Amino acid sequence: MNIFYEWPPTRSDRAKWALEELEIEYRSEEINLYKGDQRAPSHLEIHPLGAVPALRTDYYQMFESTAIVLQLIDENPKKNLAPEPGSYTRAEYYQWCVFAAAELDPPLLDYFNHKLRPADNLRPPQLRQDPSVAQLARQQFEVRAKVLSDHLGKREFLLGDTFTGADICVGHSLRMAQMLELLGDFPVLKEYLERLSRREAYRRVYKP
Ligand SMILES: N[C@@H](CCC(=O)N[C@@H](CS)C(=O)NCC(=O)O)C(=O)O
Repeated sequence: MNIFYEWPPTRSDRAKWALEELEIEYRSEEINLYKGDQRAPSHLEIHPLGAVPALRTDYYQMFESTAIVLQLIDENPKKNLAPEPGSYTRAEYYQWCVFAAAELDPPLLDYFNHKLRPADNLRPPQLRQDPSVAQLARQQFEVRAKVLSDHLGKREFLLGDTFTGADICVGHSLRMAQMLELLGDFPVLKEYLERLSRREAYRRVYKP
């Protein structure tokens, strides 16, 4: 049985979206980040950083939301959510998946932590909020959002007219950006997210 460790709405939703798109059976285990479940020794065995998401299958366990998306999609090639490994279009697929984790998530998290996170919910080592970090994070996000917007202005999905795991990876980041009210200047990205939100799997993961 697959066990999925999550705490919505966080980056666990990115991996959950892949589970739902692929119609994989799993049992959900909620790790209450407010109560400190993530620091329990039993959870640290699954995620050594004390975070979500993580996945335990009959054969392996892993963490990192983007890596879980990539792995599950590769295990289910008949679902056609990725170009074939080694193909030239796979390059662009990897590019956008990693772009989500490496370029979009960090400024979004900095913005949340330094502007919107409830002060009594700050985690060491960050013990105070700094408005200048929030402002810089917003600017960094907007530079990256413009790159995406220029790309998506001419396409339905990141790789063209076919939905792939890259849309899950980036779509999750944009969902976070929407929650942080950072998409106002990016109508192309709002429309793209609206397109993604029509998918049944998306609706099962992200509550309105
Ligand atoms: N790069 C990791 C980030 C995992 C992560 O930091 N998750 C956050 C929620 S978005 C978490 O569990 N934080 C633990 C905490 O708040 O104590 C991923 O994408 O899975």
